[in-house]
Amino acid sequence: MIEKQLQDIITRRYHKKAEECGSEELYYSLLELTKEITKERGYNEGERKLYYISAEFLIGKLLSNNLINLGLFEEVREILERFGKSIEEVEAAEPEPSLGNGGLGRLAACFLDSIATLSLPGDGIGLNYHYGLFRQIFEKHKQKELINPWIEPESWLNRTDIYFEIPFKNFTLKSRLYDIDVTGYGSKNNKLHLFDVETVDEGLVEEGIRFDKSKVQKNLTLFLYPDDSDKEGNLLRIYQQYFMVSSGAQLILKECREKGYDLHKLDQHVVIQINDTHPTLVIPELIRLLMLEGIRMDEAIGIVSRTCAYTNHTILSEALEKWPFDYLNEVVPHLMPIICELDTRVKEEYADEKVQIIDKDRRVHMAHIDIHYGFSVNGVAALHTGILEQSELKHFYDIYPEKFNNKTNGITFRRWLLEANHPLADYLVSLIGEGFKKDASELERLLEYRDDSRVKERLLAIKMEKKLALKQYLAETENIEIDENSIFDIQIKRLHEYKRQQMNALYVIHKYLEIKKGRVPSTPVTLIFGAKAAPAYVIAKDIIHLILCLQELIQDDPQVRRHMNLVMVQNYNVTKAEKLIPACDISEQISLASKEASGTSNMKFMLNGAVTLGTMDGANVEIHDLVGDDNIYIFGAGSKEVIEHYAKADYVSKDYYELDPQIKEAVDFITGPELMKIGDPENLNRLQKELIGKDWFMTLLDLKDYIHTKDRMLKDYEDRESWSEKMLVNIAKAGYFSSDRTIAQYNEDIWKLR
Ligand code: B1H
Repeated sequence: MIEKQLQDIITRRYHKKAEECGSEELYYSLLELTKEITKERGYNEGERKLYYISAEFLIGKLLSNNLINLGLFEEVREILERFGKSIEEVEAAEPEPSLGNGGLGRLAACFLDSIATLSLPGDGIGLNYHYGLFRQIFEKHKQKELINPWIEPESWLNRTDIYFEIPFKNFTLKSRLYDIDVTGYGSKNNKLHLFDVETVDEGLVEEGIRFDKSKVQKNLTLFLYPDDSDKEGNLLRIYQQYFMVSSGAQLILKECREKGYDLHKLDQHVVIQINDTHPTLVIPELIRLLMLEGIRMDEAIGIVSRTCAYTNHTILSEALEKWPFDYLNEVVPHLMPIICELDTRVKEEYADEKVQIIDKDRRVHMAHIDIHYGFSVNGVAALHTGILEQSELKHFYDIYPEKFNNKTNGITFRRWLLEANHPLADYLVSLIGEGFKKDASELERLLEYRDDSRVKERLLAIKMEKKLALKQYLAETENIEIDENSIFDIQIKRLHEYKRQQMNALYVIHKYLEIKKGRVPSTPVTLIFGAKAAPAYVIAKDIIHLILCLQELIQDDPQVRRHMNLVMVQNYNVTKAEKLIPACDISEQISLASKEASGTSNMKFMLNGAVTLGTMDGANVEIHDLVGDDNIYIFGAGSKEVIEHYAKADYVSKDYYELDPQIKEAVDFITGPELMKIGDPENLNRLQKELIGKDWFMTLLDLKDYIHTKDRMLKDYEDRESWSEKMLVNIAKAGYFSSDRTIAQYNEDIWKLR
């Protein structure tokens, strides 16, 4: 059936037989076929609908994902094989959408998958960035940013005839809606709505990713997170945010009108989840739109407050948006009377300065709008929510304890197990049946095989298969050679000081020096990094520079390379994550305790049988609770201790540097002759100075314990039997981190759909 449909499409498009087609032709034909079949399934509906508004949706490639969800993957794989092609080859022709940056965006994508899978009516709302986040290449051991075009004439995007007028101070923009169908696993579909300016001009971009930030009509949907280190950049972010939420709010009201809903009862039919503060302006905008419909302000504020819910993803204060009043006034003056009214109401009720919307420096605190004028505030892991309640947002928690709740993040197993790791998924089916695909908690049944050495050997063999696959992939795509018999130790995430890639680099230096002294590890280790740094984040780029210099130093030193290798993959993205994660032995989750709200790669690694090396931070804490001390390696200061250091301002990195010769040696190596020969002294000096003089995220505090714990882990790896038991327990306990569980909880406590 499918085969005939596919051949018909190929004949119409290319007048050829399938066997004669190249990967690209097969990809476009499958794209068309998949879109058709998806349409036939129809869409989830209900009296009440969720809209998930987010600046990012890091959806990844969609062909395999959609085929899996439609239940067609195996069949298509076999058909392609008969045509002499593998599904991997065909998938290589698909560009990865560049609509996100990191965990926050990937979480939104996992959520869309689970919302559809649970048959809940819920759509995503975001922007159709043409160049999205930049594409990263390495030049002279430095990150260079290039545009990342991904939109082709034919793609998963469906252009609609729906558009809205978006009013700004000096002009109006026309916003056109594009939709991507979101398939659920064996369910009906939802949609991801992406808005675009009609007047966007890709030609605006000059060298690299530079462009004229003032030409808003042409640049608004070019890039995700434009550099906000100057005023124009800040204004552009506000333009983007308002464009996104006004388009979204107008779409929501349009759908309500079409269904004949009474807008006075909007909150019965609609719930809006605000993903971090980027979509916060939806609150005043919806109030404004309801008032245009003739609803009094007082009532409109009440309706909107019962409709909106807010998710907080970070306690880093620099990421909590505070827009200068005058900036907002320059972009959206028509919202200011409403924002002022929201502020006045708070000021009348509460004297505490910490909960005001507009502070004494006339900055507008976006999160404060969300908390006062939304009905739910959630953190993304138990520890994170606890910190919000007890310290970061304590003043709000005291006022609204009933609004606060935790929703520990999750990941979709369709992508991170069924798609990324076929051999493991198939083996699990053979052991415990298909049930875990719909109910992830069934993975626990794997524990019955805890003492079965044949099962554990098979898990090791599958790991080796995926390590070989990664080896081949890196050789083909990046010309990188790695040894499958070494331990794969992987840290992949946005580059940020709090995530402490620099601590991992210091470990590499330490190990390098040990090997030079003849103390070699008994099993060789390969350290793999993948990370993009925000273009204006100087120290983050210095850390990349250090890692790339270390890579060259080791590459060119056969004596060291035999025992330790280091590779940093270029342009880390979802596609690469899908190759790296199944091949991993050691999952690096080493953020400074209290700083990583949750983390989600920790969950993906665990599900694929990697063992975590981590601090008691974010969801690591819950992983530890689930697998127990024997199946995770925890090190470093706990969040209480860290928070106390900040409160007392008593952490002095220089003391650690001066009092410990081993730490001093490693830190000084950054500016020693070996690396200075390879790298740029400016970057290396700055980074070394930063570590000694500031080290805001307390790298040196945890370095010793990190080194010891990692060395212990490398030793333990050699007992293959006991290591494979750790792998088994991690896989078995990963069920809790299915985003199906997370979404069921959002629905139960917040959304209340059906
Ligand atoms: C997370 C961000 C983020 N939290 C602002 N906050 C950004 C905020 O460029 N910006 O403006 C970019 C990113 N991202 C992540 O969310 C957390 O760090 C992770 O710990 C968490 O797992 C993830 C999903 O909740």
